[in-house]
Amino acid sequence: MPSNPSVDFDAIVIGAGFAGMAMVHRLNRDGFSVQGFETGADVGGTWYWNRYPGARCDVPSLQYSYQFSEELQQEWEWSEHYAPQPEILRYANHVAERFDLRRFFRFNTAVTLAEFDEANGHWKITAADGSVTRAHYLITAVGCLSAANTPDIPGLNTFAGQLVHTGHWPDEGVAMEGKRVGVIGTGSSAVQAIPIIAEEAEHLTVFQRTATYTVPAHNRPLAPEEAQEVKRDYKGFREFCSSKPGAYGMLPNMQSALEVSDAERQQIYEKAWQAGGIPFSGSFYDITYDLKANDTAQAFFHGKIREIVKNPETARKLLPKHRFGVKRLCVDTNYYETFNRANVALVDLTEEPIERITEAGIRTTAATYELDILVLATGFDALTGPLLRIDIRGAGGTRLRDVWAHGAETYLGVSVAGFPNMFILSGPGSPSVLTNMVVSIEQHVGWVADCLHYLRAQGLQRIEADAAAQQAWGEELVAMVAGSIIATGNSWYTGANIPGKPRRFMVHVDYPGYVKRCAEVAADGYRGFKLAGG
Ligand code: N01
Repeated sequence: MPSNPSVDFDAIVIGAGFAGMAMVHRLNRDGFSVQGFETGADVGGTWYWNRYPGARCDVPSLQYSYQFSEELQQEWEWSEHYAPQPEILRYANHVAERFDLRRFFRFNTAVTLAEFDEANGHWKITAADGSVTRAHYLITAVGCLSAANTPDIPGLNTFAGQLVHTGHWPDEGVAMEGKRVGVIGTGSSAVQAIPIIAEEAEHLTVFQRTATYTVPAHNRPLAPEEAQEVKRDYKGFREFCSSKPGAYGMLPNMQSALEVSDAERQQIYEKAWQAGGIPFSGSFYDITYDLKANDTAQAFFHGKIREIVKNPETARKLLPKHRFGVKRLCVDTNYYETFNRANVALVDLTEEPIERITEAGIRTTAATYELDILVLATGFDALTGPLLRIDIRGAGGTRLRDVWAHGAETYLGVSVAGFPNMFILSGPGSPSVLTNMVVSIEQHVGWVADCLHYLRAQGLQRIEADAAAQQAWGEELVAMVAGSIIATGNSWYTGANIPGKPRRFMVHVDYPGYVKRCAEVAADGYRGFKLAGG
């Protein structure tokens, strides 16, 4: 039962991914009534939708998992160092069953409209099926990379073959055997899918606009002794990881790439390459800040690509030209090696742009490529997209779409001035995508739940970001990344991948500093928020 009889529930949670599941679990445990909504047919979020071949996490499994239940983390057994998508989805299902979470969600039910009812001080939620639900609090758990980007390429709808997006992969899979397949895009999703598609399809053509930086995962089965070692003191392991940047449990090499000899630098890069995965970014602390240091990282990649890819012309096309660190580093298994296969071709769209998609395939300025299947690995309208595809209207009917017309503004990445009693999990302005997401999700879930307790205990009915605090937060975000490579380039971090989207770096880059700030804000009576009684 909600504490206020004028609403159906204390809180509404949108999304049944890792954030939504943790949120409903926590609210229910703490005595708040909650209703969840989910567009998909079941739990899992990212891991529900991204079923493309080769999809797997690039954070080690022992870290990419919930820590709210010691029994859960002790009993669940991961089979690989980096878990594949089906195993992560099984884990999400296990969590849903173990904690009986499905009963809180209405599946196959997209929320289309969320309106703050000023007179009654609560949220009115309308779903695609026309149903209306009222709750005191609105908590969005819609994910950061869940609004798939389908580029506006002329003729896309005329393609007669099968058209699929990696972010909306069909449940039943896609039969590639004997087929001519085209993949547009070479980001994280593509580098994982391409090697597997190449093995299955008769022929694969990769349409590349920006050559990517990708490091080998060197994935491996997870040895039982390794898991046991962590489980002996899982709490201590979690604390250690959470105290490091992004909660990834690693520290960058505090040497400059420029202070070592050429031979030593090569050795350090080579060691990081052999170790594999995201930690490569920490080979030297300054490769994403100092342009000369950054050049050395690019040179290392160019050397690796020329070494692996046998055809010099293909290798040339695969050399990244943008700076290392502008876009998220990709992690692969056999990506560059795949271009040595006889059934794989690479088309450089900077040399021959796509003119249009036809019934038969893709026509570039230089040639026509006939295809049976076209895979769009074209990414997402990140961070703001998942929120703005819902029509969210705050106090006075103000639309979030209008408020964010020039870029997302939040306080702590959790709250927006003018949108009372609304909380965003992993929102723009929080560390989200630059962290181990499960860890930062649980931090947000805990912070929001604690906040609701505080409001209840104080007899307060309304909370929202103060406009001045929100502005200061935005300025702080900008100042934090001033001069860095990540904030200046063309990437989904800055909104540059979506035509017409306002350009603004949308992520807080200091986790765990962010956690400390959130705790201080709470301890200081929710400094920077406007609170009001009943
Ligand atoms: O998307 P992306 P993604 N014509 O935006 C190209 C996470 N993730 O789904 O760079 C031609 O990175 C685009 O080209 P360009 C991870 O955080 C994690 O791969 O814009 N090409 C680019 O090559 C990741 O960063 C995991 O020039 C077009 C590609 O499509 C994020 O999700 C796995 C185009 C899009 O790459 C997104 O990754 C997968 C057009 N019109 C994803 N439009 C792991 O945990 C776009 N492109 C391992």
